[in-house]
Amino acid sequence: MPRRVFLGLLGVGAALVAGGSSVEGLLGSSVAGSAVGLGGYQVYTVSAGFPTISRAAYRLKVSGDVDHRLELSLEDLASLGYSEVEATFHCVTGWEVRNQRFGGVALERVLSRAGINKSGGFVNFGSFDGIYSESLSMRDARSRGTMVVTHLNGAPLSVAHGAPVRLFVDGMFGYKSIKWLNSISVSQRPVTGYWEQYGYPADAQIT
Ligand SMILES: Nc1nc2c(c(=O)[nH]1)N[C@H]1C(S)=C(S)[C@@H](COP(=O)(O)O)O[C@H]1N2
Ligand SMILES: [Mo]
Repeated sequence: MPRRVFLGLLGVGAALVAGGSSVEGLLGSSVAGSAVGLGGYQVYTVSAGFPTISRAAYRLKVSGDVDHRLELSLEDLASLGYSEVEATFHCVTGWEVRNQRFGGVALERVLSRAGINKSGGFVNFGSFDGIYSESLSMRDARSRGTMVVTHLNGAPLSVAHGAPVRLFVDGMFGYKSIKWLNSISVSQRPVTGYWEQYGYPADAQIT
């Protein structure tokens, strides 16, 4: 799609979000939210447009209370092993997309490469959009369905969905699945996630 058309659609999406339910009203009213339909997804960004980085320059930093700090290129990530989780993607505003295959490396493998084998504390996440953040308990971070995602349904992630790397947290609402992921930090304290600042629960478990 030509870039100009795409940006035009983003404007329409933001208007649609703003006109929705009360939770969607929250999404739409808080600064620069935007959305556009894409294969059943609403695509969100809280920054101006979608951030991009070349595949060659990309690094995922792993730091904080770890034995080994890491700076992983996309090749390094792939060398940790590729697996897929098949799941439904649920946004707390009510939409969902079924039968999605999230491919990449289990976060647990990245953490164990950094020397983390404990069960306490928190794992905090940052995005190269410069704004979004998220956090998981160590237990949720190490659960089988928590993935450092490079592929969606067998294809490399698109920029809109967070290229080159996003998180996917199976069993939790989509706001935990931070896009354009570039930092992971292990800590005794959770950071307050972007949407948690506006009242979303830190525990995003879908019940
Ligand atoms: N960096 C970043 N990650 C994000 C968001 C965002 O605005 N920025 N929105 C979150 C929300 S609320 C949802 S539902 C999903 C939407 O994923 P999608 O944009 O790929 O559809 O991304 C999550 N991760
Ligand atoms: Mo969401």
